[in-house]
Amino acid sequence: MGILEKITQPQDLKNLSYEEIEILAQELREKIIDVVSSNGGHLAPNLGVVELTLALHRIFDSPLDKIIWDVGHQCYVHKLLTGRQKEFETLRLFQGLSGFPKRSESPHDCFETGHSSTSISAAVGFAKARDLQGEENDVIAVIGDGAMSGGMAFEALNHAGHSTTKLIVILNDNDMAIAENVGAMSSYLNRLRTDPRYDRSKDEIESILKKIPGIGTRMVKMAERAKDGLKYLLVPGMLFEEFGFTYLGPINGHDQRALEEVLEQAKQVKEPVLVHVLTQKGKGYLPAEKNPARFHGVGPFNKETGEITKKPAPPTYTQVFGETLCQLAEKDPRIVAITAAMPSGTGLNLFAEKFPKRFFDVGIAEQHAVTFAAGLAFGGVKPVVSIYSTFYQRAYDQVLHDVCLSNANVILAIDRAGVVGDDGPTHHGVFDISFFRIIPNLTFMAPKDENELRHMLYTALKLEGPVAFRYPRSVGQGVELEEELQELPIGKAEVLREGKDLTIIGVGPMVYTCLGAADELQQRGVEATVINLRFINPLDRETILRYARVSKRVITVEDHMLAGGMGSAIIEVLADEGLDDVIVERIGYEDYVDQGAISILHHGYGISVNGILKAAERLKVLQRIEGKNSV
Ligand SMILES: Cc1ncc(C[n+]2csc(CCOP(=O)(O)OP(=O)(O)O)c2C)c(N)n1
Repeated sequence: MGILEKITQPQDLKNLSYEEIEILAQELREKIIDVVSSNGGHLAPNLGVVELTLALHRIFDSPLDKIIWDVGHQCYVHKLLTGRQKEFETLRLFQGLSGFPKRSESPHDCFETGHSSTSISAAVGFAKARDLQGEENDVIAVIGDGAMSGGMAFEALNHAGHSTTKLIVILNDNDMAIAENVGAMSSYLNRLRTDPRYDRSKDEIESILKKIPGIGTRMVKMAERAKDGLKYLLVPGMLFEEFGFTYLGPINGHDQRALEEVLEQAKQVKEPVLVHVLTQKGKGYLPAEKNPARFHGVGPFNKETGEITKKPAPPTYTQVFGETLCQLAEKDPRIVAITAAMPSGTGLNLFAEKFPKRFFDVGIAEQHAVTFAAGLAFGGVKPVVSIYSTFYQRAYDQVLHDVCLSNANVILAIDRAGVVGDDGPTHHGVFDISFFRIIPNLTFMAPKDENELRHMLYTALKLEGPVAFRYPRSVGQGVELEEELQELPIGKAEVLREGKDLTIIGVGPMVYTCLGAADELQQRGVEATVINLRFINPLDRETILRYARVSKRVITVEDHMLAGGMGSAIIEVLADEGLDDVIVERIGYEDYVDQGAISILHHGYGISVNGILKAAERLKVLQRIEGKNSV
């Protein structure tokens, strides 16, 4: 029996020797590599925090002390140490253990995350609640250097430093977001990590400065007048000190003793303290150490070789988007592209390679990305922003207020629209139709396949005013990609087949599911119309009404929430027209959607041929035809 199997709760770690902890760290890495190589998951971030997580659970007392994981993708070690070893094999699978902290799973998961840069805000909340109730527990936020680039992290530092409540922020600095970290904050941290001046004593620095003729002596005097003398100029972490935090570090995040010592020190500080920990992403698994970005979030792979299992498949929507944008950008030098820390996830890495000057990675800063695009547009260029549906939730006001109100020529590509699979409810893109379709001025489309996506991008670049289009995470339909791009008629749906008995309206690739169902229904004698909605805004009211008036029965299918979704939009059209003899069955989601393979989720929620057939049964379509025939 290994040491890991004997750990049923963090308390079991406290009496282990450093030798035993070293063996345990190895066992944890093996377990994580084993399960992630078969289930997929966030490998590199977790391998980097093995020692840090062990130290946290040895020095603090979770769940009394609150450990809050930013983004939460690095919580696997924490899960393994807090009584979830048996379930770990089910990580990210349907009805299995979540890949992110989940309150319903364990009292040790005190705050749910998935979206970045929230941990310090939550920690300030926990700390204030503790103070108000006269309690004494510790509150610890663990935030990566990538997540630190998000605006919310600064809002929280600003509040925490000012409020002087006892709080520990661990900055887990591995010099990477998913890709290389970007921005001035990242450069600053890099300086803290590498600048040899920081290792020098105050006297040494003073003597070096004094040697600079004229300037040196003046600088020393200035510095001495300032807060802490020379420290003010040259000691690491002064930025955080200025925010009201005591800065400890930088500390080697793979040195168990050093980590535990610094956490003991942090525990003694009665005010906000920031511990700067340097870790290596992918630590202990060579393929991940060599290519941490590829192993950040990874599908199944061969753990002996590190080879990623890939089946030949049609290109993904993301790839087609990235390639088409490059093709168009060759011809139009005004096109620029923006990502918020997801260059390869959004397919913009290709654009970055080809047009480095026209490519902007702004860090984990979706709000800034969108308003920055508005500025670019008014400045005369053509910005294309690509953000995942779930992360646009962050930038709603910026889309509504900064882009759409003043009709800025900004193109919003909404990647990962619909359910995304194993990452689960924090990452599913199932709200964007509801929150974007109501924004005036915004032309909002959804392609049924990757070929139509190309035409939509082309159309968007021709249009005046803001345009959005949503497409899913998956591979495309495998359709032919037409070389010649066309402008789609704005606000016009595409009628793919006609039938008098039923109208099925699909949005995005769901249209193919609708066509499959129409084939099945035809076998049973039901003639169905299938409409590819194409435009969520403006809606093709005329086409919708024309077919609904005839069939009187409508089914809407969307990979999205029902509330406020596409089906709701159709009902609004029918109600506005007073068509109260038309009955509508809507297919979509009613609640937060669990994790699981996309196909399992679609089938489970009736977003399938079978689901449409069942909806047709509920509408009694067959009985109606038989009734009509017998009359
Ligand atoms: C608001 C938001 N935008 C984008 C992401 C996607 N994302 C997940 S992890 C990550 C990088 C995080 O980097 P860092 O905080 O340094 O953690 P590391 O993985 O390096 O440990 C990004 C961009 C997210 N989770 N939330």
